[in-house]
Amino acid sequence: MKAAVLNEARTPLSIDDLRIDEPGTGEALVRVVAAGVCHSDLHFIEGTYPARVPTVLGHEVAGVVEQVGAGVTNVQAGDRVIVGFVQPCGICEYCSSARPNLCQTPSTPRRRDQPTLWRDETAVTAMTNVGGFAEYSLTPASGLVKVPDGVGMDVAALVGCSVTTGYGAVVNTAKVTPGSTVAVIGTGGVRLNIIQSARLAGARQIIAVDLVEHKLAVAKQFGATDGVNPGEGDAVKTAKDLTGGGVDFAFEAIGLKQTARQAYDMARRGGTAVVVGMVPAMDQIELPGMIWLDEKTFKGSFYGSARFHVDMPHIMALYQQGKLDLDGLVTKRFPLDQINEAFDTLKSGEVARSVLEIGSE
Ligand code: CXF
Ligand code: ZN
Repeated sequence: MKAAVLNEARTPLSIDDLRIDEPGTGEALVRVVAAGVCHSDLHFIEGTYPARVPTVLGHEVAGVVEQVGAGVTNVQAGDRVIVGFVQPCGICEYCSSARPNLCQTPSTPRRRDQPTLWRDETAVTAMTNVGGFAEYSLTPASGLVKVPDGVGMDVAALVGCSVTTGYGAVVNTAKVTPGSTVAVIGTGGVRLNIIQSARLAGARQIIAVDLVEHKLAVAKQFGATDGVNPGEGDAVKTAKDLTGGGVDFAFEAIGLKQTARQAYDMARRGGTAVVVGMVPAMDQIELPGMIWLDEKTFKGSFYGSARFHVDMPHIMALYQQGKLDLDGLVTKRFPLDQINEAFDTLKSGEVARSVLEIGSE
């Protein structure tokens, strides 16, 4: 099969011919139809997060089940599915307490480090057991969520990462309340999902923070009530002025320690700051010692604290009811061969989300 391979950080991906294993116990082989191009993939390409190379990136994926291994009962061949990038085991402490996003227990007998992809005799790893920048993904079936008729594969792919990450950060991690005030620092696809989910949750004021004017305009289409450009003055002060002392909920969706600190500073006394962005692995975030006096909450959010098999169907239903705009997130489409161009476009910051159209249904 054809796949895009990262051979070394800071080098272009190569389009190669790989062999992929048959599905083992608990696994499924999925024919990839659509894969989103996410900033997190870029972190591995640029080396701010380590990757075991050679590797196939791609973790925002939808496709059609081609074949299932022994013991798989939740999906069958022909099902249209989202390929989740966490595959919950279903029985560990986290899974048993409605926090499957934090599960780290393998859900199949295959060892985590056992390769499934091969380029001649060289083993190639698959990012998060998905490796979606390829014609097929061999993945533990517990991460698959069925896609209802009427939801397109490009939209379903985005539910696999950016939509669930943004929606979940608002609804599950922060628990944004009706009438509350929100600030969102970010530029990518996740921030628009934070914004539109905050609107859905009933926030009365949603402040988008971005250096690019036209992105502030797009943010307003998704529900932002105010736009703040940090290039034109102190964004923290402006957010505080706009809300009379700070927001109830501040979200960092870039992945920088400086903006994580800004989110903390934008939160009012008793408020909550949530770090959604991938702050580089070795960075430290500094917070004021007086956190106790202001009773602020500073927390991370991974994969929207999502309960995948509950939240993803809910999200797709909200989309079908017109309450979440997911079509408007897809701004560019590329074939797999043009994946390096898709990453250049991501770096240039001109799109909400590019989707690779890899196969047909
Ligand atoms: C990432 C987190 C690290 C692994 C891949 C996915 N989250 C969202 O893009
Ligand atoms: Zn992602």
